[in-house]
Amino acid sequence: MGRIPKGVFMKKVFLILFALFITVAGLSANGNNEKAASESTGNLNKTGFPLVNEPVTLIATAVQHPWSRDWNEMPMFQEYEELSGVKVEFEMIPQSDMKEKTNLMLASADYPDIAFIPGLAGKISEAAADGVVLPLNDLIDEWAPNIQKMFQEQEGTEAACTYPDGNIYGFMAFGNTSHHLRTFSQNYINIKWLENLGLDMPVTLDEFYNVLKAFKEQDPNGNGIKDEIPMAWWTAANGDINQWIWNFGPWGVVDEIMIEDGVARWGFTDEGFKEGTKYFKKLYSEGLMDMESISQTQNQLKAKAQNGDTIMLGLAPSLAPQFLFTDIDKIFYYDNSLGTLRYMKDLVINEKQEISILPPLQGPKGDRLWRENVGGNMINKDRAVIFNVNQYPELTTRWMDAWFDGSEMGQTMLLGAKDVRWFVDEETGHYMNIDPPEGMNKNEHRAQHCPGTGGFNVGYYNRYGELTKPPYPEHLMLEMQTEEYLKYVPEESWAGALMIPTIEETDFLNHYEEEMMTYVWEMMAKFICTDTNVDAEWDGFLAQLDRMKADEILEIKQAQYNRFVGK
Ligand SMILES: [Ca+2]
Repeated sequence: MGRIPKGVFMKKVFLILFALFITVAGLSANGNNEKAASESTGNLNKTGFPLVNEPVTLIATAVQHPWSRDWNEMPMFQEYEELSGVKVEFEMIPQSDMKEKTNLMLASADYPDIAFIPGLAGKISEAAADGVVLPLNDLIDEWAPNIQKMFQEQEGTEAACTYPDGNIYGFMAFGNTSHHLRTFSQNYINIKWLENLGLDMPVTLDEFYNVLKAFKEQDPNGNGIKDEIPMAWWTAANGDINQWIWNFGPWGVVDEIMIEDGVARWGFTDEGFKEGTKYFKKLYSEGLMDMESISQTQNQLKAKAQNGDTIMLGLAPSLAPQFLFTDIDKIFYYDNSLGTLRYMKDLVINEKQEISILPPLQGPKGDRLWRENVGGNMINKDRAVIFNVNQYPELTTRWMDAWFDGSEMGQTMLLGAKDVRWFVDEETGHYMNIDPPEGMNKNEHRAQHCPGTGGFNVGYYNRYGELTKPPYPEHLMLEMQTEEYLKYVPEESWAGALMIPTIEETDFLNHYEEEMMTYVWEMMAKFICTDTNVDAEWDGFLAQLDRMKADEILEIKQAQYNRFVGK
């Protein structure tokens, strides 16, 4: 399906916004703010479109996901420019350089008007304390009716964006589609191979080991060649390999910070963590785990995951299956005649299904745990900031606010433009996916049309809004998978996504925590992938953590947790 003519798009957007205008005008007529309706403040219009009478250009720095097109070339921004009278010139920085470029920008005091850099790459508290980025509270109160409405509709969203000093420093993103983000990742296992070899879904660590060995040695794809990759993992851009241990959970630790009876402790100083590294070392040394797991990115793993139509992996982690596998039909089965999902929940092996989740494995002491991302589905704070050099903070706030309509614009920012990536079904009034072009998966397609892939968008997408019932089958599938994992999360979990450190805490953590965590992941890689004997090195490892202020960092974490639970 081609794109609809720009005029039609504009008209639709205008109608939606006009409806909003009426709402705002109606509220004003009833309420206290009689002059709000269509007042202009110089060049800036208080409501409606265009935002300004004379064109304005803003300069924005934005992070570019590896799959993403340059935002300047995205039609959604070009169309919004025509609608709003505001041109935003994006200076793109590759995601891999985000930290370095942000540090450079801050050090050189060469600020753009806006930055779409999540959390300002860890520097937002510092920049706020220096007055370099603006507090947004008053701007939102006066110029962002949609954001205010979202705060009212979605409980807890405002608090989750508010720093201990009472200020909001970043525009946020909220999409209540993100149920799957309540866990950090899921493990996908090739059930076609299990079926071909007559194996059951593994439950214990020994069973899992035997399955991987069979994947390697018994030619489960039946081509007579030992070309299978039994298991492969990937490493986040920052070298973080923590999920290798946390995502299996049989050793009783599933997070850097474990909470029991309200008390925080480090997960990686636990005996269970040590046991985990030994198990992975066995897999690694016997070739059951892809040797490049330590160095490859998710994109590189993705390239290995499928050879034509054939899935080449026995097991891999991913936040959602489509991040690894192009053909989503292989992962779940949507029964059109029933209008429902037939899925792995009941572990029915359908001929179309090749991939299923692997439920948490059971450890030697009977542990089955999974890592919860508390609040991870809730809100993404600090996606974009306004710098103090910006001459048009009110206008910028209005520009941002339009993406918070909880409807078409919010959806466009997150998922891509209407009639390019989705259309409204005439019969039901619900939106439906448009298939990506041949050879591209949905997320790659999406990355051509909006900043949503990788999470660089701002805005409010309301999945339960008028447009969006019923939800995508993929969302239902992810919800079911997530529910399965959520059965195994600890009673209390660290809630990093919802905790906002004070500026003093941030200073300390920026300095020491990153250094310590880098050491932890380096040592973990050493324990698993080299001859280093973890038993022999363990005391030295703990002593070094002591020297790196592990206890003081943990005290800060405890204080954050206490604030979070209201102690
Ligand atoms: Ca083979």
